[in-house]
Amino acid sequence: MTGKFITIEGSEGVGKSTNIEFISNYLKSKDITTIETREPGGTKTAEEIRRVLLNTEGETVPEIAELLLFFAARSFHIENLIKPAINQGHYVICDRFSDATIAYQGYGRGFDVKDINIIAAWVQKKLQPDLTILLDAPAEIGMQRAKNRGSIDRMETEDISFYERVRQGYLELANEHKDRFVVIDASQSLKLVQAEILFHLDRLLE
Ligand code: Z5A
Repeated sequence: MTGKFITIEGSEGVGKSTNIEFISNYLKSKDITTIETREPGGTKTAEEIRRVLLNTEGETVPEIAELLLFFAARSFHIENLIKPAINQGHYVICDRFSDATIAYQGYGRGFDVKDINIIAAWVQKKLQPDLTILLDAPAEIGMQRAKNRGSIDRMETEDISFYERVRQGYLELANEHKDRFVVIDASQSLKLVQAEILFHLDRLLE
């Protein structure tokens, strides 16, 4: 029995965590076993790397170290959680995956996307999401929602142009990988966002 791998992408505050819970509840109502996880993180060591990546205090994180640490955490996550869960027939719902590295470190920081894809191929081997839901909204909307929610981490201290590049990067990725990406307007009401999510989940389950 083989499970499925669903990833949720988008800038901060667009509603990824909120909708992962919604997706998980829907799949559980269909008697599907789900595992909700996140990047960076998901396993003990990957969560330790997350702390290094998002901490606002201490030693400066060089951009190349940041890029490699996201992939180091991902390797722990894939080998010790994602692949075993899929092989046991579970649905893994993941808050961000390699598309985030292309959007943030590629389009945001300016690393060459070709180089990122080479590292991604080493780390992921053949693993690709079956469905990637991109929650898309103008950067100001997500930033405002994230601010209303509370404290900010190291990755949330960039200026607005950084997040606009990230958004553009995501939209280009969605256009390039139409086989697995769906784009949902996350500036709409949560009710409308979730109606669209259900439509795409039902298609995946067909
Ligand atoms: N990062 C990277 O650079 N490279 C990588 O490879 C990876 C990650 C994997 C991880 O942050 C950071 O790491 C992230 C990218 C970077 N940083 N940045 N910047 P994280 O995992 O801690 O958090 P996040 O990814 O930035 O997401 P978030 O801030 O937790 O937001 P969210 O999960 O998308 O949103 P939410 O918490 O579900 O919703 C935010 C609020 O909006 C909340 O009060 C909701 O009730 C509300 N909401 C949600 N939807 C709606 C709608 N439709 N209408 C109105 N209000 C809504």
